Amino acid sequence: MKTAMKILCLALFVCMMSWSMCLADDEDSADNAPPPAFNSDDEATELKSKTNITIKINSDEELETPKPTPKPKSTVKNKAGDSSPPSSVTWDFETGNLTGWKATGTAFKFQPTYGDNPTARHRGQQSNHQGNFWIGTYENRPTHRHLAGQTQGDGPKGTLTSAPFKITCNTISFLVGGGCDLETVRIELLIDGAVVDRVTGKCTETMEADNFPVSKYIGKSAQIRLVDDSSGGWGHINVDDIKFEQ
Ligand SMILES: [Ca+2]
Repeated sequence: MKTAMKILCLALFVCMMSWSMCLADDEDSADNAPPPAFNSDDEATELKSKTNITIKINSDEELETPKPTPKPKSTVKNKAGDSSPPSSVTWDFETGNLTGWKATGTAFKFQPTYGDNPTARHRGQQSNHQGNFWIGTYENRPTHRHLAGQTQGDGPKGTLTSAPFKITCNTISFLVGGGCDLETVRIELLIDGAVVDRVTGKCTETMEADNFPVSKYIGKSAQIRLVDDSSGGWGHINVDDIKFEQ
């Protein structure tokens, strides 16, 4: 009888151990199970859609991240590259002074001028200048600290001539405005000291784009000269944003 009881207990113990091992195998199988396969195209589409939503959120976060403040551009620059006109000349006048230019007379005494001074005095003809500073020989507002709208009028005369530079581009572009008498107010191109081209304004303060084609002068020494030789009506010249373009 005792022997039969021992056999029965042993059999019961073996069964319990086997059952416990089966449970452990199931848990291990669950941990190591491969990713569930999609049961249908709908499930795959749903998961893909969720993925797209995640990407969109990340993208929005990136858009909201403030961009680093760009370094200010050099105020004395050579827009055509290292081989073009000297960077020691302020071709767009953003230095706020006449670096690299030589003035005669008094027309350029308060130049360059700051901001849209014609609009400040309600002229009804915006300057269309580039940046903050430009040449306007009617104006008298050298900096933002000076009273907006002040003028020196048409009386003063003078010239403003750039340092010599070597022509290495095909076009010298610029903005020009002010008077419209080519004989008295203009921007000039000099080659080897002689005037070869000149452009005036259209009797409006609003500057417009114009240019000197210079490909035939490549390799030669050039200068830009601004002329204000009038004290009469529209006796002033506006110029800005001189660029050297290939
Ligand atoms: Ca400018």
